[in-house]
Amino acid sequence: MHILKIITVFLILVCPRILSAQDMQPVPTTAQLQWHDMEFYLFMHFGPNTFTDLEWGHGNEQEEIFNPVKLDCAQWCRIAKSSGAKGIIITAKHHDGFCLWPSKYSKHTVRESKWKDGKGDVLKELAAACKKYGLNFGIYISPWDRNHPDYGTEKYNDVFVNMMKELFTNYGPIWELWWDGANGEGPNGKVQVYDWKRFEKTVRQMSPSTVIFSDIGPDIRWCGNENGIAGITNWNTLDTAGFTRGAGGPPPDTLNTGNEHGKKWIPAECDVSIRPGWFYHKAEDGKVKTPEQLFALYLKSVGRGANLLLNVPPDGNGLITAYDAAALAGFNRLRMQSFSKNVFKNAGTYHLFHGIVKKAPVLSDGNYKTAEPVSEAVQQSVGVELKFKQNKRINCIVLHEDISKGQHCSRFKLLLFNSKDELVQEIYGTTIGKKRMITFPALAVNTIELTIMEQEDETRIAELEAYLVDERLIIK
Ligand code: FUL
Repeated sequence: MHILKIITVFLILVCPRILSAQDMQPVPTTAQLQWHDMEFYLFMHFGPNTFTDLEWGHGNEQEEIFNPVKLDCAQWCRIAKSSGAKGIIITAKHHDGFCLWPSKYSKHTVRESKWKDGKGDVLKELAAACKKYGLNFGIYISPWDRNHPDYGTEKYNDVFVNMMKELFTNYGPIWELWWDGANGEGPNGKVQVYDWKRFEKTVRQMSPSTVIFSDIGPDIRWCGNENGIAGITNWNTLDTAGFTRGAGGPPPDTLNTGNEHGKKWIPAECDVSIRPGWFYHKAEDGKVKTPEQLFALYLKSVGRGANLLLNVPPDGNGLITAYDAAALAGFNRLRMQSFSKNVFKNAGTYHLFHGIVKKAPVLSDGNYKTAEPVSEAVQQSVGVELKFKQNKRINCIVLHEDISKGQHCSRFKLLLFNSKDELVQEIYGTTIGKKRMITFPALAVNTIELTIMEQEDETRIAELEAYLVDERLIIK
């Protein structure tokens, strides 16, 4: 077994630390830690828009248009499984207000549609299929509702709470609940004042282990863009005081990078669609992202310590098209081929070291930066070194920080040497987090030396891996 797997390497600054500061460091809850392990899962936008070719339904669509005659949630799950995704989050209710389950609190649901003579229930079928295929089941329920007659009044808060109670009671366990930030006018031209405190309390009471996503959490935050890209610097911590969900949220840049020393553990989730739109549009069949494009997104999301939520919208038949299925299968193949062999597994020797290092230049843009250390020695530093006798060709290094006790590294350095002891590459980075994937043009290397240059408390490196991936896939 890989020596670094057996021994979690504790990299500890020698200088004394103030205990109280350490105590205040946010750490993930058990549910959040499990969420971090999910890494990649699917989003499914499905509803009247699938049939009207819209992205935002108006809320006055006739229910009868919803008729996915061949709906097969097992097909969705098989495709999700074979893509390596670990769960599915579905739009139980999007902004148009249509419910994919026969809610007692709405008259705009599957029950009023033609599908299965009004006896169908998409959530029931999907929850059962997810269970069968071992996938986590998550729900997107839009607070904005362009159909509900009570929207814009206090009564709507009751409706929303009651709907969530139905969801948790009838379709649980629900692993992640997704609250979108969009908040426009309802059918009466009124805008709703949401009772977020009550919504949150309801979820915590009904299902304490469910993680709640919104722009600002409380458990998972938006990554600040809908392109699936996390910050190169990505803190799992965020300051939310003074901010509200939706338009009142922190600036996108802040959501993208998180806040160093942020008060709450609220990691980033990167949502992006496999197609230009979120809902299915036939005209976009030729615009499905390629496996290579999906791989690049994986490096920029999971490879920066975030999770990837990839939207794959079922079509009007209620099936995932062959275009999307092929792209997902190709994406999975690329990940399998790339990461099946850790070239530095069982490295001949490794050791930890303490020493003085020079402060590295600030990482600007790009995935990594090669530069000469500047300025005077500033800090005690610690690190780990992996060494083989012979050179190995590599172009990707994967660092794992053990985040169970918080996220600590704010500056690291990788030195790559060959068997002649020549320095062949110097790479600087900032945060590590759950996973940090760094790619570079392939090099023959026998030694990888990781130095933690700046940190708060102690960085725990759980693993250091190296791979040779297809040269066309690396971010240069
Ligand atoms: C946005 C929504 O307005 C889009 O329709 C979509 O659901 C996306 C994931 O979130 O804010």
